[in-house]
Amino acid sequence: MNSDVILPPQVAWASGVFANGPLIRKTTHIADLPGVFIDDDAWRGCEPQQRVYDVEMLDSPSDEGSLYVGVTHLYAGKIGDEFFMTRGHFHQRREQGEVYFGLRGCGLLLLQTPSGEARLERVKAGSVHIIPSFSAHRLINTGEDTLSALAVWPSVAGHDYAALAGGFSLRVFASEHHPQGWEVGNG
Ligand code: PAN
Ligand code: ZN
Repeated sequence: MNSDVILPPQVAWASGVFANGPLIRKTTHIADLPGVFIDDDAWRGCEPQQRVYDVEMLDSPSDEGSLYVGVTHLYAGKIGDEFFMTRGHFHQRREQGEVYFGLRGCGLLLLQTPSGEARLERVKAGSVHIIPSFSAHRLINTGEDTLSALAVWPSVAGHDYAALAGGFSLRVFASEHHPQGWEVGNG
């Protein structure tokens, strides 16, 4: 038997930072998110190169049956009355699901069916989110610290952003009138 043991990639659960893995990184700035936030004037007034989120993922095979693993670091911030959030997407292959694991910070996972029914799940360290097939998904950082979540999804799933160009049917707004600091509004 071969006694060489492979040292796999590692993730620090408290921060979501990867070590010892072949990584791909993608940064999304405010300028990359036109039309995502409802207050267009507020969006135009922001520093375009400010980071909204970073995704670090392990460079792994893309064939049918393979899985991607990545961490989204969604920074704290607001544009108008809306918190920083990911663009959000359906999977190109709608039947492909995904799992998110909350690592740090606090926020929400917005899920939406093709017919526009939306629901929210609380994201925090240790939360497990099973994103069913045919579900659009978006992370929202309602806290004051970075929200980090680990995701595992089929490599063949792909991302369809265009289907949500008109936005999700539900929006989350910062609100001082609610102890949790936010309230739900229409999309
Ligand atoms: C995640 C997302 C990541 C960034 O890895 O891609 O949170 O969000 P957007 O892709 O909507 O910009 C995932 O859901 N992958 O399928
Ligand atoms: Zn996804």
